[in-house]
Amino acid sequence: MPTDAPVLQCGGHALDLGQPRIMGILNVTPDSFSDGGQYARVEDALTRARAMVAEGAEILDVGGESTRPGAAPVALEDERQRVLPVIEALRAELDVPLSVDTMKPEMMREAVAVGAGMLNDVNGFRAEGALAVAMGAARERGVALCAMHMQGDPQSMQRAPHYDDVVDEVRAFLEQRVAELLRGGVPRGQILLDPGFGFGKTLEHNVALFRGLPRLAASGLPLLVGVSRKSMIGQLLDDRPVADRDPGSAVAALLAAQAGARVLRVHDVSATRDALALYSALRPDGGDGQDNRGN
Ligand code: 7PJ
Repeated sequence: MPTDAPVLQCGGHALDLGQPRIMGILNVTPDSFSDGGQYARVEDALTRARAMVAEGAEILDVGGESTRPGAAPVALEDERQRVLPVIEALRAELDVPLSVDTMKPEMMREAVAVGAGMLNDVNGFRAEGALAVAMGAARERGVALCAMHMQGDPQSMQRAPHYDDVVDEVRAFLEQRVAELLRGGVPRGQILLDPGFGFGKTLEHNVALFRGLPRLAASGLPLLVGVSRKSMIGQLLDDRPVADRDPGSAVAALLAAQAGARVLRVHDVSATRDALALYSALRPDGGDGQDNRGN
């Protein structure tokens, strides 16, 4: 049981990471919502967001740029039109921190201006200008930054990923990103790190990395883990189709929490909440730092 339970500052919100928290995924890519125009799209997103918060999501991650392997890049203007109205509407109604899942510095800037409290970059703030925008937003507006590891880019990353030691290499990358952020004046309490499951990794790499989570967590910085509905879940369950991966995803989220992850990025919030609640109630130390065995 860690004694130094971190608190994550995200814009105006403070999230106590003493117990694992759920980040609900809100995709606003065209395939994920109705085609009834912008108003309908924002309404759909609000409905989904309200449901996730009611089910126990404590952060929402809004993404308008598909990063599925092989996905084509999305133009800034399209991403802007999908994401910004949704963040504004959520901001006005819901009292949870809002994260924006983007690799583009201009999107980061504009999302923060309309109320995003976290920048989540699968590219680890490596695009030209991204680090400067992210660090500025962190220093000036107190937003949190989540830096993820990816080998290659979304177009090509699954072609031939290679590592000598995936855990060591991912850890070295994340440590280098943290060092850079700290050097740029970002407070420690605003940084999350993510090993990036499925991003330039084979099944074997993903499994090795998952098994290495306790080693990564030992670095001391809070980990965010996203495996929800990913191909590794399907592959480990006899090629289970995406629509049937939620139970497996909840179990994997639980295992990640057990291995030290502080934030779980998921689609099925209620199943994950139940898994985490049972973990907290039934773990040997009672989840409160007390060893209750024998009581
Ligand atoms: C992740 C993400 C992830 C973080 C996506 C998908 C692909 N952001 N954005 N971590 N994955 N931080 O959800 O399947 O694993 S998009």
